Amino acid sequence: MRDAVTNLIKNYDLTGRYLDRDAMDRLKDYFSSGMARITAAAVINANSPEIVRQAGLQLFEEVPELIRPGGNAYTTRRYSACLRDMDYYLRYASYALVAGDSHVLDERVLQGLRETYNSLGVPIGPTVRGIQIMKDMVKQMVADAGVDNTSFIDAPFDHLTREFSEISV
Ligand SMILES: CCC1=C(C)/C(=C/C2=NC(=C\c3[nH]c(/C=C4\NC(=O)[C@H](C)[C@H]4CC)c(C)c3CCC(=O)O)/C(CCC(=O)O)=C2C)NC1=O
Repeated sequence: MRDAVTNLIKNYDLTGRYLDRDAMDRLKDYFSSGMARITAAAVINANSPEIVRQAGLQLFEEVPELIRPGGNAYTTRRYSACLRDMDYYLRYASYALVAGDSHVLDERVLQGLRETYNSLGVPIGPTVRGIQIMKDMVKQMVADAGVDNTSFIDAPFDHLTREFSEISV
């Protein structure tokens, strides 16, 4: 587990450097966006069941074959496994948002997932789509909560998407 600050310090320590101007700029960025990050985590915490449910509905509306016979989310067991996975992505994204670093996703979520998804035939494209739907919902909710610039919210969701797109090949 690491966050924006420990990660920065680790990199400077590796090369024995003092924190320079570039480091200061990055630290300023991180601390000045602190309240917005906390607001995002609070919004996710207060709405997670709704976000997961709505994003699932939208995903299954866009890709209905997932919940038809032969689809990977067909049967109640697999339907709930799918929503549970979406809930994992959302919860870990909220940790990464507070940390200002996506490392927690590599460590706790993505490790070994390629093998699991491949062996169970869980399709990557719709998984990525589900993550992007949640991202858009969270951004809208955080904007509604009064945060002007919500672009920082992209990072963990896009990190998951990017890693998924890589592991699909
Ligand atoms: C916190 C880290 C973590 C992650 C990420 C995780 C994912 C994860 N998802 C799984 C299954 C699954 N994942 C899905 C997901 C989907 N199917 C679809 O068609 C959709 C595209 C998608 C939902 C968006 C489904 C349906 C299964 C069950 C597949 C099966 O058992 O046949 C499994 C296999 C074991 C199980 O069923 O519990 C794991 C380990 N587990 C973890 O501990």
